[in-house]
Formats: sequence, structure tokens, C-alpha cells
Amino acid sequence: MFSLGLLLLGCSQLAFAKVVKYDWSIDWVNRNPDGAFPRPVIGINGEWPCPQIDVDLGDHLIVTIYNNLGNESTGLHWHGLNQYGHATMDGSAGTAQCPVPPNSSFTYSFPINQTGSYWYHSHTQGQYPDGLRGPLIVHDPNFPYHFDEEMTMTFSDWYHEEMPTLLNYYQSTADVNNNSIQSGQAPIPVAGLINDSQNNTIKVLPGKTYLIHMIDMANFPGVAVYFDGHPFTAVGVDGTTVEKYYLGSEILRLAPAQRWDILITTKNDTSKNFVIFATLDVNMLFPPHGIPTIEGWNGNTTAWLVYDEEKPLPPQLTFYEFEFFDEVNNLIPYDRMPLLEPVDRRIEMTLNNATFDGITRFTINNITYLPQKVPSLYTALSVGNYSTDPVVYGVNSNPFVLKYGEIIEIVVNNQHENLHPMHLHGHQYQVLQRGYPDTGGIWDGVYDKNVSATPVRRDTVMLNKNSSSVWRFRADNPGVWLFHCHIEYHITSGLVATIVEAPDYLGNLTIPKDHIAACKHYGMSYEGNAGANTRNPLDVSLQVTAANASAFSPNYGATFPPPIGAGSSTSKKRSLRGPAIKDRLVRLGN
Ligand SMILES: [Cu+2]
Repeated sequence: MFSLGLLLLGCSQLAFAKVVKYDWSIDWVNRNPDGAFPRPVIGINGEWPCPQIDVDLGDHLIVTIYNNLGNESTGLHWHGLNQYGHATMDGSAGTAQCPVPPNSSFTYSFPINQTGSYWYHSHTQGQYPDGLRGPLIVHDPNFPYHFDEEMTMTFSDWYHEEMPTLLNYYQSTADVNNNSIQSGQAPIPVAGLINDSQNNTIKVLPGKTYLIHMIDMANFPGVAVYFDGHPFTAVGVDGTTVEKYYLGSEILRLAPAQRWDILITTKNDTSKNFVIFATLDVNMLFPPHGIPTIEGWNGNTTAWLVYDEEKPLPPQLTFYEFEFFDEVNNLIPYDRMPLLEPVDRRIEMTLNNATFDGITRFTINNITYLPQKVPSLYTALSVGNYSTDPVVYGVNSNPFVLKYGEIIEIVVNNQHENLHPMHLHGHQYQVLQRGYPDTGGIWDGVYDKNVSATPVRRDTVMLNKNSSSVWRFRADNPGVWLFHCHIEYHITSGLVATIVEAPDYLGNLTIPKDHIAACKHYGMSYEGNAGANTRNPLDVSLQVTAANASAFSPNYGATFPPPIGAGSSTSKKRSLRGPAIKDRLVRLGN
């Protein structure tokens, strides 16, 4: 009888779970989302915007990609999905895998054990702003709130140049000066997009409650969003279902990579259509970022909730002041998970910058991140008992090794005049507090009086300028997880640390054969320490450091293989659209 019971249990689980499979060709296609002119963007199976993945809790997702780009490496990260027991599927190049070179295929296969709104995007050398990004929605069979219909809205910034060009001029001393690219400064977007488009009309039915999955897929500035005439209620952030919170007519701020799930009830009459207003967050651009203001620059985007296509679309809105809702002090997770305590280990992450070879790089605790010769997870899997020694991961991977089960408190100190959306892979962490702007770039160690007994959990938090934030999570997810700013420019300029979580608990995790094949094809090692030393894990003399990575410039992103002369900090002059180069992961070690 006992074995029959087990069998029945197995059958009932099978009845609900399904395997969701995609075969994706990663292709260049031409698109013109802001109406200025068509340009190459990275799509999937010839489609762009990239398709939404819809899965149910308990499903198993298998996505096989084939890199058809020809001139760039690629990969996919599943943002917000924590990959418990599947750390090799995280998708971050240089950490959990090698970049996938042209004409290679690569399979991601993992169970879906979280619910809510997520997204997938390239995590390879600043690539996703060129288009390789899409929504991933996990439907919850036990979602606690009623809704009639659901829809997804994505938000992002847009550029007329491709990322390799933008990164090159951001991380170089090249003499360029036009509206969107200024040498050494983060390039300014030319437009904002809603659903990878502009002037969208979103057809709605009267008297219905819509669950809207809002996803910020931007590269640089966040976005402020306002639904005219439609008060809304928050029900989720970053995959955490929350107690219903009525927000009325607030303006929502979404940082790059953040998600909000909201409920909106449409009006009962169809006499009018309504504006959805989104504007790129100027708090993150121009003077706050040390960038001169561009006259006539317009980061506004409009879409419309359309009840009746025969009726006019009302004019766009203008706002001069924004007050943003503070989710940290107001939202309560639906599962009411209590504040994690006591803290076993506190890690302070202090964000700053430093100049190397005339190039401004970001630093965390005075270290600028550089990818090493072996993806850090593969180092953990190949150095045996040395995996708990941070030395093996290389100084410039900025490693922090955590013990299994520890309650970790991360304190993020922002010493900058600009905001940073800080993201951690592998966890939705409790956000105890987030300081207001200019309340001190170093936390004074005193907790806010109103720290929640059930803090909201997110995977991305917008850090205010000259301010700090305090987070907690339990180190129960063995793997190697990046902690980084989600501004793509800031990742490529080093605002990254590596959390090596319980590497001695990785058990029998193995690297899939096709993942090893990608490394071989790319020309990157998949065994050994940061310097690819497989004999003596503690000999890291060949690791990549800021000293031996003399050329941060030029940075050609994911382009593959390298152009002649690239990799030398002395060869400053080259055409805007340089020939393809093999990316920095390999080049820096030479
Ligand atoms: Cu940043």
C-alpha cells in the first residue's frame, strides 16, 4: 500500500506539471520601434519584440538557443528565477557559463518553482539593450486575488547606436561628441518605449479587472508610469505576491529590472479613452549623472487604454514633479515571511569609482569587477575543497564566500550622486530599509525605527544617491550568484561582486555537455581557478586583474571575434562601427 501511495502521489504531480519547450534561433532583425529609422536588433526566430514565456508553477522549462548572430556571442539569464539546485542554468556569462559563440547551441533546462513576473535577457557583455529581452510570467494556480484578464507591459529606453559602439565610447577616451554619445560618459537614450514600441493602443473591455505585469527591461534610466483616470492596487513586486495595497493615482517608479504586478479595474462606460504616461527617470540622467543636459531631449512615451476605437485618443500629459511611492515601508509579502534573524554575517558593499588608464570604472569595496579566465561557478566545481577559499576566484571577481544556512545581511552603501538599481541573482532578499537621497553614503549601523517584522522581498532595489540600503537572505541556495547594478553600462564598467554561496554544498552538480562545448568553441577554460590553473588552485598568478587588464578601452561588448588592433589601450582611433571582436573575457588575459 505504501508504494502505491507514492505512485499515486507521483501521478497527481505529473497531471499538473508539464514540460514547456522552446527552440530559439537568436537572430539579427531590423526594427524601428521609435519611428526614427530601422536598425539591427536581436530577435528570436525572426521575431522582435521577443516572445513572452508563459508557464505555470511546477512546470519544467527547456529553452534551447542557437546563436545565429554571426558577429556576437550570447546567452540568456532568467531574471528573478533563483535556480535552486540548478546553478549552471543562471545564464550569466563569465559566472555560470561561457558566452555562447556564433553557430553554437546551448540548452537551459530547469523547474519552475516561483510565481509572478520575471523576464529573460542576455547577460553577456552589455547585450540586452540591443533587443534580446522578453517577459517570463509564471502563473500561480493559487493566486489570491480575483482578476478577469491579464496583460503585460514592458518599459525601456532606446538607442540609435548598437551597444558595442556605446560601450566602446563609454569605456574609452575616444574623442566623440554628439547628443547621445559623449566620451567617457554613459550614453543617453534617444527615446522611451512601452512594449518595445511607441504610441500603443491597448484595447480594454469595460467593467473588468486586469492583472497587469509591468516589467522594466531598460538599460539605463528607470521609468515613471501613470495611468490616467485608473486608480490601481499593487499585488506583487519582483515575484513576491504582496498583500493588496491600494495605490490610487500614484506615479510608480520602476528601476531597470524591477517588476510590479498591479490590478486595474476598467470603467463601466466606453465614452472615453485614457492616457498611460511613462517617462524615463531624469533623476538618473544628465546633471545627477555628471552629463550635460541635452536641449529638446524628450524621454516621454505615451500609450492609451482604448475603450472605443472610434473615440479620439486624448493628448499626452506633462508632469513637472514626481513623488514616488515607497514600497519598502509599505508592502507586506502575502506569505508574511518573518524578518530573518539573528544575522550570522554582515557584508558591506560600498559603491564608488576609480580611474584606470584614464578610464572611469565603478568599484565595490575599491575593486572593479573583471570576468576571469574560468566562469566562477566552474571554478567552484573544479577546485575541490579549495572552493570555500575566495582566493581561487580571483581578486577582481570580487568574491564573497558564504556558508550554507547563514543569515546574511547585505549593506549597500552608495557614495554616488546618481541612483543604482542593485540586483542579486539567486535570491529575493528582504529589504529592511532604503535610505532617502542624501542621507549618507555609508550606513551608520542604526536600523530604521520602522523595519517591518515581515519585510518586502525583491531582487532589485533602487538605491538612492548618497544613501544606503539593508537587505537579508538565508544562504540556502548553493551556487555562484552575481550582485550588480542593473544599468548595463555600470556592469561593464565593474559595478559587480560575486557571491559564492555554499560552494561545498554544490553536491553532484555537473556542467552539461553542451555548456562545456560552448566554452571550447568560444576558446575559454571551464576548469581550474580564476587563472585557469587546474594543478594548483592557490596559484592564481594568471588571474585577470586591473593591473594586467591594461585596456579597458575599447569595450566592444559581445562582438566576436576581435578586430585587428583591439585590446590595446593605445589604439584609440577607430571607426564607430568597428569590425567584430572577440569579447573582453578572453582578450583581457592576453
Ligand atoms: Cu549603477
